[in-house]
Amino acid sequence: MKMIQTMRWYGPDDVVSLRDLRQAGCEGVVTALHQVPVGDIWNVADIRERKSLIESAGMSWTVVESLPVHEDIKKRRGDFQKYIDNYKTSLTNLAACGIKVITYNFMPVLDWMRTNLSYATETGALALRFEKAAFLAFDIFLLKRPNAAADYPVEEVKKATAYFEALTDEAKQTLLNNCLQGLPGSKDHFTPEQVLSLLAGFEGIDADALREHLILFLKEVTPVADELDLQFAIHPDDPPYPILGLPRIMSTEADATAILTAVPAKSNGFCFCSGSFGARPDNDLTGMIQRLGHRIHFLHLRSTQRDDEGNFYEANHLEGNADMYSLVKEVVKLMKKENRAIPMRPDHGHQMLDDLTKSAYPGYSAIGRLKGLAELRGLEMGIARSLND
Ligand code: DNO
Repeated sequence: MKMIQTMRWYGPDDVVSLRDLRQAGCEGVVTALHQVPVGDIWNVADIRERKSLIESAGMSWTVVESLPVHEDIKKRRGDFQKYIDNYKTSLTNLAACGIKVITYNFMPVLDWMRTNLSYATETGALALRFEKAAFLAFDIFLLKRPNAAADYPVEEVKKATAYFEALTDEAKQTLLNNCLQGLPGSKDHFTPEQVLSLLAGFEGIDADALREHLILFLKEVTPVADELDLQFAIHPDDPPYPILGLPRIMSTEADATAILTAVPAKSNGFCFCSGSFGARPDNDLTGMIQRLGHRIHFLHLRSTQRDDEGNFYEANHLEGNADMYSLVKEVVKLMKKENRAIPMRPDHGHQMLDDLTKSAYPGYSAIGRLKGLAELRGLEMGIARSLND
């Protein structure tokens, strides 16, 4: 059994083409109908059209990432029941087109958060980075979230203040833009006013309530997914701790276990993202595959380099804090034991070589991901062959 090698594609507007992905060695493509507003039904004609584009480029549509969950479902307010019904219809339509793995997340408001989208690594290739002082400066001084400073230790606020005061106006604008870009598949930025009003919508919803809302959602959609033989994959929080005063429920092994245990349906699984979970030193990545492997429906392989202050950047795929050798070895053993091939994508990649002049989605330029995929493919082959010898 081999991991199914895929890369993410943002659709016909992506500067990285399907031909590029094919030449990088992908068998499968991970994509979504990004043009459909969150909460609307994905109809069969649109799914078929996207699927045939991918197939005519010689690959298959292996994973949906993401079928996004409407904020009303996360809050369990407003039109949440209508959106859950729509979600079920989209699942039925995806299954009718033969698509089996569905990724989603349950992060309120923003998807991922980085403060620097072009951090120069020592080779000159650019990486995504999260710097705590910069993030606090954004939260307190640029977004101006009410009472934000009270959420952080005094020392950290002092550091963020000094950091902010040293920024030029241009650097402040860049920081603001970077932090407001957490919408995958969209180059649009939120405005600070929009973010503040979205944040206000989660007032009174703590982690226990958000978890309960997720469980109620899963209890409704997993019977449909089980029936259709679909595999759900919830993506972990990125970064994996509370930000902007929002509740977080998928940051640790304990979080994942709670969700998987509460809804034991066979379709209820998760996306093992070594980059997201790995940004926390207390997540035992290899142990998570050993203990929860049977519920892993999708793999995002990536490594972060952390420092003692809570900053991290996205390292080369085989470097950084994640022990990629040990992770891939566990995956190889898991797939052999369960006799199944798990889809994998090299998550993100450095912006390098010719891509330095192109404008792809942050983290999703072609060449850095091609390099990541090539390294991971070689690592897997070496491990698989040596285990079988
Ligand atoms: C970032 C991605 C996430 C992921 C979603 C899944 O690059 O890993 O945006 O796609 O959280 O719903």
